[in-house]
Amino acid sequence: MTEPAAPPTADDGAPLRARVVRADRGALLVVPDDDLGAAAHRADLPRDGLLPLPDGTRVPPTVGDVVDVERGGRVDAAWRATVLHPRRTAVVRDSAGRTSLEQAVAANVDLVLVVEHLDPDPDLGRVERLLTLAWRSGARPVVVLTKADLVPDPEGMAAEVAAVAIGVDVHVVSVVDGTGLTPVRALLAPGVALVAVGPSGAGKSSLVNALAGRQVMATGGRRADGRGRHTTTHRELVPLADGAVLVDTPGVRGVGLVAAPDALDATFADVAALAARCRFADCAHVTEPGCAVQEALAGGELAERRLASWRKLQREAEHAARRADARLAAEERARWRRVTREYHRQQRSRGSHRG
Ligand SMILES: Nc1nc2c(ncn2[C@@H]2O[C@H](COP(=O)(O)OP(=O)(O)OP(=O)(O)O)[C@@H](O)[C@H]2O)c(=O)[nH]1
Ligand SMILES: [Mg+2]
Ligand SMILES: [Zn+2]
Repeated sequence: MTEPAAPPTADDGAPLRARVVRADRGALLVVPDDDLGAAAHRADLPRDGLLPLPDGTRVPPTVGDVVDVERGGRVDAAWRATVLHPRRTAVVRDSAGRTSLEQAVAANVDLVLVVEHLDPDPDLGRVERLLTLAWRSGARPVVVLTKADLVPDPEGMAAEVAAVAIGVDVHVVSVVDGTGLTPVRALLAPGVALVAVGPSGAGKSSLVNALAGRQVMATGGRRADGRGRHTTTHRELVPLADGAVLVDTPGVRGVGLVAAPDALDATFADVAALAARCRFADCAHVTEPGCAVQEALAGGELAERRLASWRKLQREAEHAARRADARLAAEERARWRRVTREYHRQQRSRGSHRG
């Protein structure tokens, strides 16, 4: 038998495997990894807010991460997070932050719920963007269209969304009349972790509450313009009774994509398949002869909007890749400057020893 996993009252000094429920700048809220329903405890972070992975790289921990916490054998000492376990999956967005270009929104999730409202009309470009984010994470994307009770033809709208969500299940739900919740609940097998992403006001927290069967997250009102008002302000992991976990996230206006050629090909599998049939391997799909993309456009099999969306996200991902490369190159130059400086210093001190 293993020890009870709740932070023990007597502490033998051994580190405890814990799951991050909430990540703030200086500290984490964690629960024991083998008892996710236990009360959450605070665990302090090193001063730089980063934790080492086994390969030595230091990264900011995020919701869903598995970490080691310890308190050095003293029961009265504060818990400290010491080590980050490698991430199975990671939902990563572009962030022009100072310490890194990427921000991990959630780690170790199995499903990414792309939550979009049916009222106001769903934004197909946003769905495509979030699907790309989801594909890149390594987790399985699922689309959930909310507020079915507010529109006359939810299924017809869902069909339009399904047309741009290739290979992805699309669910239509309403937390008001309970439409469609059963199949979404069925995704939550024990041990499954799910994160909800989507614009503010889409109904992510309402959905999390409906799935949890209790009021765990506050939900927002609707403003006259139909837009949400950023009710959820931090990311939080909600353990369910059967061992599944849900991560609620604040709605964001635009999620920046990080470089993700494979993820783009997954989201735009139809365009990618066409592009592969163009006569020239480097076809830009504008005026080239034998361009399968332009042919599909002319024949009405490919929508202008879809192609424009693909180009936009591709440009964005390429831009992010260049920025990441520039950053890497700068780090490499700085490393070489240090190495060279050290080399010259050693040469000088050798020279002076020889006299
Ligand atoms: N009619 C109807 N309203 C809904 C439904 N789901 C959510 N809402 C309402 O939509 C508003 C926003 O819901 P939230 O769950 O707070 O949205 P959110 O995505 O969590 O928003 P942020 O936390 O700001 O990102 C609230 O007033 C909800 O009551 C639904 O299925 N039908
Ligand atoms: Mg919310
Ligand atoms: Zn082409």
